[in-house]
Amino acid sequence: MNKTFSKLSTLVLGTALATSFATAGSGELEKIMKKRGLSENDIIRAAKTYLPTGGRDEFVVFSSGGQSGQMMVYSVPSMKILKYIAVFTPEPWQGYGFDEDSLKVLRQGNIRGREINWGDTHHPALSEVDGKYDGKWLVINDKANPRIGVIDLEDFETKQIVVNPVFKSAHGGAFFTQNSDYIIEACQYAAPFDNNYHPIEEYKETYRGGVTMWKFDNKEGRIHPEKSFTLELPPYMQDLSDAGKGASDGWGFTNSFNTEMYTGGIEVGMPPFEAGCSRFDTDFLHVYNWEKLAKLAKDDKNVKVVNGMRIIPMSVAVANNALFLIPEPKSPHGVDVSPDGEYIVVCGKLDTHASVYKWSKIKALIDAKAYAGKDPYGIPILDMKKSLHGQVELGLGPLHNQFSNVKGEMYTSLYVDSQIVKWNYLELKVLDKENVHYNVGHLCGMEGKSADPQGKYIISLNKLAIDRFQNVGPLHPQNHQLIDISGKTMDLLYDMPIPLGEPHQAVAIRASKLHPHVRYKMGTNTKTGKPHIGKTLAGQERIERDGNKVAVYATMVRSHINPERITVNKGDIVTMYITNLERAEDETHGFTVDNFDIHASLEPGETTELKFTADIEGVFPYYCTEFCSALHLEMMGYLMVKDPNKKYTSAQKLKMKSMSPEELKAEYDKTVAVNAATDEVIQSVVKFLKDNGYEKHPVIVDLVTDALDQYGQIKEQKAKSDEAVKAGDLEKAILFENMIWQYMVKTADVGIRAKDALVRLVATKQSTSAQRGEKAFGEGGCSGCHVIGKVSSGPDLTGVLQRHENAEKWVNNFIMNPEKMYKDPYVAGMINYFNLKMPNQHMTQEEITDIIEYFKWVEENANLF
Ligand code: RUQ
Ligand code: CUA
Repeated sequence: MNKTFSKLSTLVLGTALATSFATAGSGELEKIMKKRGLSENDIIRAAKTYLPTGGRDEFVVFSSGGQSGQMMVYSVPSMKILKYIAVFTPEPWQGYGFDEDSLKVLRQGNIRGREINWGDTHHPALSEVDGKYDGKWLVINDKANPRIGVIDLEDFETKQIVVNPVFKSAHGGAFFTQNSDYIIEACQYAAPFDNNYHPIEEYKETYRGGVTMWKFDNKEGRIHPEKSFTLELPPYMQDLSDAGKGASDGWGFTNSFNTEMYTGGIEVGMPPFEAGCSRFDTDFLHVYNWEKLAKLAKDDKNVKVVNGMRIIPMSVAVANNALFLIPEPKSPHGVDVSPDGEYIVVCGKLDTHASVYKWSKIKALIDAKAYAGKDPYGIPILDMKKSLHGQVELGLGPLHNQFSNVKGEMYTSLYVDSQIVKWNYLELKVLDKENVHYNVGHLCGMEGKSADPQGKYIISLNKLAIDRFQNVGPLHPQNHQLIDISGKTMDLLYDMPIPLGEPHQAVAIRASKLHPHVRYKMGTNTKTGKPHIGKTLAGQERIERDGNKVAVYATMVRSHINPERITVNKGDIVTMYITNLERAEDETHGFTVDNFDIHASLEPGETTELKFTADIEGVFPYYCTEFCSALHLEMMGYLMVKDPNKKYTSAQKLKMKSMSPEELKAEYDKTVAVNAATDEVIQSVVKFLKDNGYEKHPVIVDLVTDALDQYGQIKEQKAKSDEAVKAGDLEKAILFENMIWQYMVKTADVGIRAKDALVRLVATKQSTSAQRGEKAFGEGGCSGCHVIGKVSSGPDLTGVLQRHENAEKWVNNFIMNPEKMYKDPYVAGMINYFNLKMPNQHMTQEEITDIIEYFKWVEENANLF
């Protein structure tokens, strides 16, 4: 029997379930549990994670997407995936890497002039103020091609990529310092800083590790490489890092796993790398004063510049008392600083212990210059025992740590044991263990690495999923498992397969701290945040030609692209600037020209540049790729590429019968009449909205604004239609009248949505019984013939409880046994009128009672229907 169950007394559980059965009305829950083989525990876990439609979760998680070079966004506790953020890899849906503006960001990641189109993302980090997340910026490292990507949390888009010009790989990043002044990025596999060949035999002399401190501007959200610097370190293979905070602010911590400086050589008969680099019992935790180093780096005499990067040599750092080493258990992985900055916890992959270092002890040793020795590069070593608060045996393969809101409580992943262990780093004792599936790497707490951890959940980011999911072939999904940590012991709630791997680390933030916007200022280049050079407003659409360069200034708005025909010569270089003129939320248009490998996603207000060479002759449709309205398929145009060296003979034109003037007039009149009728519907909706005070509800105001936006376009079209009538071109006038109808439909579409939403806001609250009644009314088939507020294939039921004496009883009996009442004069009359008999829908008595409650609610709100 598992833990949740034992936690709850049978009595409590019994009562809880009894109540839920009672409200479910008919033992529904019990039936489902039986049918699906669910235990009470399953139901409790489901209830803890289920998010009803339209609901919002408490936390948002940003997870690395590993080798996909992307990031994932999902929310907790429901574990719903919300977005993939393209960072180092092209992503066609978002147009990332397929339009010029995002391509510029992607190409900032070129290394030595060459395109890199993927990344191995490991560690995301959220910007901090006083060690707490401020919800503004997100950064992530690429281990394979040492780079950092910067994402703006106003729109969840990548804005900047910086390349580390001296490292050849980088794992121990990204980590913000407590006020986001710097981002730490540590090297992993040591290599020469320059770009030249150096024989491996000179590993100790010419190969180097290091830590780059990227200068970050938290207002602007950009890294400034020219104000950044790198601390040279021995080739010890630096691994993870963390920035000090609170007590240890101003300092950085980075561990390592090859202080042996072994370089392998299987092919020449040497033992493999893994054997040689884990020979010593201890490796080194690097402790450095980045605040002091940052000041030193400003002076040219303290740095040497390699590939444009300012590098502080180890000797300078040592001479200025800014760099120290402390032995740590062999081949460690994670290093994590406690919320108050006083404890630094190191976990050794090959050691069963976690080592808890105490900052005040380390600081005292540094201040007293009490060194236990020096490493071969002259870096002072502090005594391990004297720096330690203590060690705890956690289990096999401890890797990473997260903190909770309870003082002293922390959580560590055990890779080999496939467990999460909960323990107390102050009292140095283990509190609980939970099995995970399988081989957990990182774990993610809610703001669990900030100065203000929120507790509640831990997510286990497992490396293997093995038997957890439907087999989809040898490459399995990754498994993120949600664990409830609010109780005394942990409880595994949920498995989420992730088809994007391998996610290393994830960071979670309280959702209320995020404030993304839903539209851009009209004509924004979203990658710079500034007005786009190709910004085009309605009426400014044009095609400009300069030699073989063709610039198209285009707009997109439901449901047309302007222009709709573009003719160019083969070999022309075509640049398209497209602006999405929409203001309405979620009205994204996509754009592509068939066969040209370009694609843009244009969010409301966005302008994007697309560029291609029209190097093949032919006719190429272009279209909107996002199903944006009922007329989405019609949102298209033609690119026609002519070969200037070819002679084209024109095709013989078919003789088609055209409409007579009378027929045209009739069609015109009909179109105008349809528009007038549609307008009447719109006006009635407008009246309803006004009568019911829609302006008091911001959500509705937004919808109404969108609707009027569409309606406002009609005037111009009407003028054009009238002009065409005057000029005697009825054919054209009909087309403009059709356009008017399109705008009306779009207006009505949003208007009716607004009306429905308003009804729910202004109507009296439904009792639970009435709610169930409405559901039963829909599911029981009543709504097939009866529409509230309208006569349809059956009578309107608004007022049904007024129509009969003893009406509730009458309605009740009629639903229960309609056949018995077919002879009743009123019923007979209805049967005659509708030519339909009310069928027996075999409702239960409870359902009927609920439906009558629903009718009462309808009656109370009769004016709204
Ligand atoms: S890693 S599973 Cu952070 Cu790249 Cu440890
Ligand atoms: Cu715009 Cu489809």
